[in-house]
Amino acid sequence: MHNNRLLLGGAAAAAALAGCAEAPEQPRRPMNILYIMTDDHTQQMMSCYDTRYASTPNLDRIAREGVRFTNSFVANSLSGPSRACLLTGKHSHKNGFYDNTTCVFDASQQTFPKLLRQAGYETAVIGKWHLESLPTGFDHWEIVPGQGDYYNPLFIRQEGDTVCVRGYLTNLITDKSIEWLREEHDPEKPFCLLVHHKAQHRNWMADTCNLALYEDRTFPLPETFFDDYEGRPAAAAQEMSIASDHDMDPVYDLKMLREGKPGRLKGAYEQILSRLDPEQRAAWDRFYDPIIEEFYRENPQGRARAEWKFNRYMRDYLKTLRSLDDNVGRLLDYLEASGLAGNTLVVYTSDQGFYMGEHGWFDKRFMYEESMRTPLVMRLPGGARGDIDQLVQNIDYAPTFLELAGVEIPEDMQGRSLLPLLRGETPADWRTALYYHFYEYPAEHMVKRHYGVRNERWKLIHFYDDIDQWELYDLQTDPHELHNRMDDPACAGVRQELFDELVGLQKQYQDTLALRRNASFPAGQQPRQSTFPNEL
Ligand code: SGN
Ligand code: CA
Repeated sequence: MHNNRLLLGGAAAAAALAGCAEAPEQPRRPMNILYIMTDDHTQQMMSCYDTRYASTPNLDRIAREGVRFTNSFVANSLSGPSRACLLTGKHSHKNGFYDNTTCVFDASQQTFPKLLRQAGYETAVIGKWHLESLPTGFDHWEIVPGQGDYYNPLFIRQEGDTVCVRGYLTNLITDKSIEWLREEHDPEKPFCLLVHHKAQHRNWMADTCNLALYEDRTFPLPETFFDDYEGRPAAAAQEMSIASDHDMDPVYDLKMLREGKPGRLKGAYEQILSRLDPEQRAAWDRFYDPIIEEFYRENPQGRARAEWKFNRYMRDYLKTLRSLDDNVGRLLDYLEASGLAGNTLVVYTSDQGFYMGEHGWFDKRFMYEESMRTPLVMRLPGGARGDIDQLVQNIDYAPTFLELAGVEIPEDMQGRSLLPLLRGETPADWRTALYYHFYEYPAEHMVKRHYGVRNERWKLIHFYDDIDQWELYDLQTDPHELHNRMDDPACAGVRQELFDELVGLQKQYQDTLALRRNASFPAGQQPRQSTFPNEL
């Protein structure tokens, strides 16, 4: 399906064939925007990117009928920060939301929903919000508090109350989205609907109807599962190891609850389970009891325990994903049935990528590939089809939606509109490198603060704060980022080039504090032609 050639679909193709001559100019209705974002869904688990594990026919359908971005990244691999980048089109140091633990989103700032609304769009957000302040710039919103709950979740409503709704969250968010489109949305106006799922977030609790799936499948450990982190002290210091019972709790994460058996997050799991009603709980226990029984009887250790944990993790993730894919299918079907599909841009992405055992990990945060990347597929009626290989980032979504709506993109937005790419153009001046900055430390999972630059082939990262460590990777010869080439004399030239690129991006995006931290870059290799750090 994915040849590298971009094809024009639908109306654009017809117009091109007809030579455009007689086609009378129709007053064009502004395009609707349906933006679907999941939490912690990763390219390795989406079959249009990777066929090893998952089958996601409905997500793939968006790519098949539209485009797949093969080089899609985030600016800061964490939920709240990623959402703030989406809304503002700016990096974290400009939108002020650096991490999940200390920040409150300044809801008075400029966001794309506000600008769309001013331009006559009807705007709505349903699902996970995770920005601490309440949504602004939406005609309609209904959000889950914090991370939300998979079962019988609470919803905070715009009316000011919080209600508990019986059911499974992925289904409920979809029900509410369809209901808004069908019942509440003003058909006279174009809409922009943000559907924000909690799935695939930890602790991967499947809907009871999907619990039995994939139990016959076993998954080999990824080749980097037993990574020794040599030359990468920040990677060695994380707490996101599947094998470690401290980091991945067999009780909370893998549901092995039993009286008298310890679990670091056992209390949290018991609390989550207490949300299930008797019927849900009976189905849950029916499924898990025999597995729990066997686990404590066999009590696997060492490599066998790591393999067992990895396999349970994979199965739980896939079961949860099944609901997600089904529900995205349901929403796409509604668009078709209601006649909206022909005039709606559909976007599917995640707030960041995730580790599925690579380096031995779950979670995200690092600037390494699995978590800096994020799935991104889009279907624009009449737009391009196939693969888009340019480097794109989540700060690009806001300007894309504004341009699509015919709204001027504010000067201070840092992302770039993807619309030309979606229309099959290849702008000669497209960016050649991406900037990244992660801040949440010290915190859960203990991933140190870092920033860096990634171009098509190389990546330079600086871990700072209570560490001062530079890392350089050749993604072409070392796609798993195992060999830090920072001190390799053969890489001195490219190291300098990357550093210059990094400084250039920090200046462009005005990340002043990061610029100051560059001072530890190896002596004699400060940026060429620069008065740094006095320029800013
Ligand atoms: C929770 C999870 C973490 C996860 C963060 C951030 N712990 O704190 O594992 O890294 O969210 O995730 S849990 O015990 O509450 O499950 S994010 O996607 O929201 O940024
Ligand atoms: Ca997330």
